[in-house]
Amino acid sequence: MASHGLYIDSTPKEVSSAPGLHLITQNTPNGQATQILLEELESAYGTPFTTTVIDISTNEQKKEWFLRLNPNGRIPVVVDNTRSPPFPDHKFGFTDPLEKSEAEQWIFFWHGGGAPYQGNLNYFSRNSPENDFGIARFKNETLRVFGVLEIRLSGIYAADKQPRDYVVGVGKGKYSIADIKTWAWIKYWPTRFTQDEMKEFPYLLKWVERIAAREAVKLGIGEKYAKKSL
Ligand SMILES: N[C@@H](CCC(=O)N[C@@H](CS)C(=O)NCC(=O)O)C(=O)O
Repeated sequence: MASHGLYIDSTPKEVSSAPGLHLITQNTPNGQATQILLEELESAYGTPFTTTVIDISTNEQKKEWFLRLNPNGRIPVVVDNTRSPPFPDHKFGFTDPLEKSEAEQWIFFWHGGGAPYQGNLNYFSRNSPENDFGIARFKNETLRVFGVLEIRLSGIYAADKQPRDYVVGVGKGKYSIADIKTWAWIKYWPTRFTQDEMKEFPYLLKWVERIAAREAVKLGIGEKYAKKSL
């Protein structure tokens, strides 16, 4: 398997000799989004995958074996030792060009406008709790972004004014990678926000519960991904 140069002697054997699709992760929101998608794919299509859970607090992700797989030095990473395309068209994406474009827009929106705010809210709350200015900024921006998703899900500015169940797709929408990526973060709202602060977002809260009820989602954030050391 080493012929493509991705692996070196220090690459964990469970990575280099994984039989096919293999996820290197830790149970964080970004890790969980990919954990959930792979659990969904396994449950929908029987696509098998194996997992290595690393501990990012030890900087495992900055070691050469990891950087060869992902120079970003951050989890998650997916490798496929069968070297087949890991993500063929699947039911959690879209084939219709307009829906596909919408999904990309909402994923970019979350990547650029949601994750950095909520991530920095976590960072400053944990590491600089006296920084009221920074915390207020990231908290308000996170709430603003929650409000954008509330607008989308409530349908108040939609042509048909109908609420939707999922972020992307015609009609009430279809559960997709846009929900998975976003949900993995937003579901942690109780760690940073009160019920009172969230009462502006009834549709978002219902969406959080709707997705939490899925079996593959429960698996994707479950015990299997508890912290282990290599
Ligand atoms: N672009 C990646 C970013 C992943 C990311 O930020 N991972 C964090 C954990 S949530 C990480 O590995 N941090 C360790 C580090 O920065 O060294 C994604 O959105 O999935």
